[in-house]
Amino acid sequence: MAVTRTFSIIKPDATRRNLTGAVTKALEDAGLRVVASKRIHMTNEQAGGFYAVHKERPFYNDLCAFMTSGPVVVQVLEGEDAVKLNRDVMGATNPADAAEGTIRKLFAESIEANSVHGSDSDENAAIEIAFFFKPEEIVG
Ligand code: RTP
Ligand code: MG
Repeated sequence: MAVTRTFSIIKPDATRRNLTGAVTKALEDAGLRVVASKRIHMTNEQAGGFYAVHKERPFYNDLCAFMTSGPVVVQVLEGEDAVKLNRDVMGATNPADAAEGTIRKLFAESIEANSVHGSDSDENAAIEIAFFFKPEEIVG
């Protein structure tokens, strides 16, 4: 399996509870390497653009409000089949459905405030990485 990259966000519910380190440790323990990281407060424009694929979904406005409600940590992660590895350690979107030991089972508050984002394909990972990082900000 090839080493690839994925894009991760530690969401405002997790930064608010000072879980940046705990979430990052879970990612690292799963075999992912943080090759870029920055703490930002997303603007409405950034959140709206990032989640544009969900524009027609009923939760879109709430999701954008949540993602701009506090700081987030955006990260690029590297590892063997990184997209799948990351989604496995994240767990299901709804923490009620998430497997034992996953980040969302351990830390998520609700289906919306679910502590982490992770890209869902290699193609989207590349788009999402480019949305937040310049190439020179990523050090593999
Ligand atoms: P993500 O994109 O954040 O990694 O999560 P995901 O693939 O598991 O979930 P997705 O369907 O892409 O939804 C994006 C985010 O929207 C919020 N959400 N709220 N209220 C709701 O029913 C609902 N459904 C989804 C979550 O924050 C989810 O991670
Ligand atoms: Mg998604």
